[in-house]
Order: sequence, then structure tokens, then C-alpha cells
Amino acid sequence: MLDPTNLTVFVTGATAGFGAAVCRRFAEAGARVIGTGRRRERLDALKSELGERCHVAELDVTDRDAVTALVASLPAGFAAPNVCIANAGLALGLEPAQQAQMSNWEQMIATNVNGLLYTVNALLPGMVARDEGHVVLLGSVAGDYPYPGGNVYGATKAFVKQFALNLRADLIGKQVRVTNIEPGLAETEFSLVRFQGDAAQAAKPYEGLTPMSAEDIAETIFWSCVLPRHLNVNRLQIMPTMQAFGNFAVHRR
Ligand code: NDP
Ligand code: 8X3
Repeated sequence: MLDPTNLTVFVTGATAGFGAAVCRRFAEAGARVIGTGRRRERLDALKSELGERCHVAELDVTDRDAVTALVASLPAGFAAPNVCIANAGLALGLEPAQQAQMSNWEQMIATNVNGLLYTVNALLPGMVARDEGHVVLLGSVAGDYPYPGGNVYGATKAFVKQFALNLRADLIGKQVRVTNIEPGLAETEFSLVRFQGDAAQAAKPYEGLTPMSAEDIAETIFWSCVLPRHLNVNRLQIMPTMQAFGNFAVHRR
């Protein structure tokens, strides 16, 4: 297994959910972590909690120039990340496509697709030049399995899945790994964001089951990153035991 103290981990969406848990998991193992996100007070709290092995920076991943500038100006000790965790993302709404708001679709594409691409584009050249790195993308089971109301969210995650696989194709011969993590139901702020702060509606997907936690996913990501360098987890799909598949929907007259 790799020594995590040799890892410098750049994380988008570190102010909540998987991103915050992943920062904690790597930091507790002795890695250096760069936690980014839009909410300053949460970044400050993360920095106070994790101490000198943690650097935090405000970042909106939909701002391409900001992503480029941040990666180019990382402080000494954090300037050469060898793990990139492109995690920032969101679902907005669960309406059928014909009732969905275009602004929600645009924001999901701006964040889950463009923001992820800006992040990888800013960090990948350094990893290739140093011939050492690992790009971890947050896909979803929604990128594989359609569900009612998943329309554009699922499509963004299908993009992430294919982008991860195509990155692997481009990186043949380089010591740069790519992993698409594809979780099912995990209880974070994801649902609260999807339902725009409606706590009662947000709680419903997790009622009566044991969902995954942010820590479960952080552990999975950590494991994939400390595997020996000759191993690459291409895709890792993970669900709660209490979640599975259903029949195809059939409309009968
Ligand atoms: P949370 O809502 O708990 O966290 C999302 C994070 O993304 C926050 O830190 C938020 O930070 C950040 N974020 C959102 N928009 C932006 C932006 N424009 N710029 C920078 N950061 C942004 O959700 P999760 O932790 O659950 O989700 C993380 C990833 O995992 C997402 O890509 C999601 O699609 C995916 N996923 C989640 C699943 C789940 O069931 N929870 C299952 C499968 C995949 P801030 O608002 O401070 O910027
Ligand atoms: C999040 C999982 O099933 O809510 O990506 O779309 S799901």
C-alpha cells in the first residue's frame, strides 16, 4: 500500500458531505489536504480542525479562471498535488423533464461537468509532468441507471463515467491513475440541496433504511488511493445493502 504521508490531496466540495469526510480521512492518515469550496466559514472550521497539514481556499468550480489561478498559486508544501478528488457537485430538483427548470439543468451541467473538467484540466498536466498522480471523480449510480426525475443529473454522471474511462485511455504509459467512484444513496447535504432546503422532503429518501454515510465513501476513496501503484480501480459502484434494483416500468392501458 502507498504511504499516505506522501500524498497531497486536492479536494473540491470540501465544505460538506463526502468532500469534508475525505479531507478528514486523508489528514488523519498524515496526508496533506487542500480543501476547497464556496462557504468560507466551513473552510475555516475545517482548517482549525485539521491544522497545519491542511490548506483551505474558497473556490467556485464553475469559475474556470478561479480554478486555474488557485491551482497555479498553491503555497509551498501544497503546490504539487498528487491526488485530485473532483467531488463538488449537486442535483437540483426531481421533476420530470417536462416540468424541470432550465436554470437547474444549467447549474448541474456547470458544476458536475464543466467544474469537474476545469479541476482536472488544471491539475492533470502537473501530475503527468511529474509522472505521478491519481484523479478521483465522483460519479454516481445515477450515471448508469435511469430513474424518474434523474434526467439531467443522471446525464451529468454518465458524462463523468465516460470521461473517467477516456482519461484512462489517454494516460496509458503514465503513472497517473483514474477512478470513478459511483455511490448510491448516501446521507449528506445532497438531498437538502436537491430539494432546496426542504428538510422534510430531503429526509424521505433515507427513511426506513440504513444509507451510506460520508465516512463510508471517504473510506472507499482512501482505499482506492493507497492501493499499490500498479493497481487502478477504474469504476467503483457502491450502494447501501438496503438499496437494489427494480423492474422496468411498463405503462399498461
Ligand atoms: P453535499 O451537498 O453534502 O456536498 C456537496 C459539496 O459540493 C459541498 O461541499 C459544496 O460546497 C460543493 N459544491 C457545490 N457546488 C459547488 C461549486 N459551484 N463550487 C464549489 N463547490 C461546490 O453532497 P455530497 O457530499 O453527497 O456530494 C458530493 C458529490 O457526490 C457530488 O458530486 C454528488 O453528485 C455525488 N454523489 C452523491 C451521492 C449521495 O447520495 N449523497 C451519491 C452519488 C454521488 P459549497 O456549497 O460550500 O461550495
Ligand atoms: C446520488 C444518488 O440515487 O440520489 O447520485 O441519484 S441518487
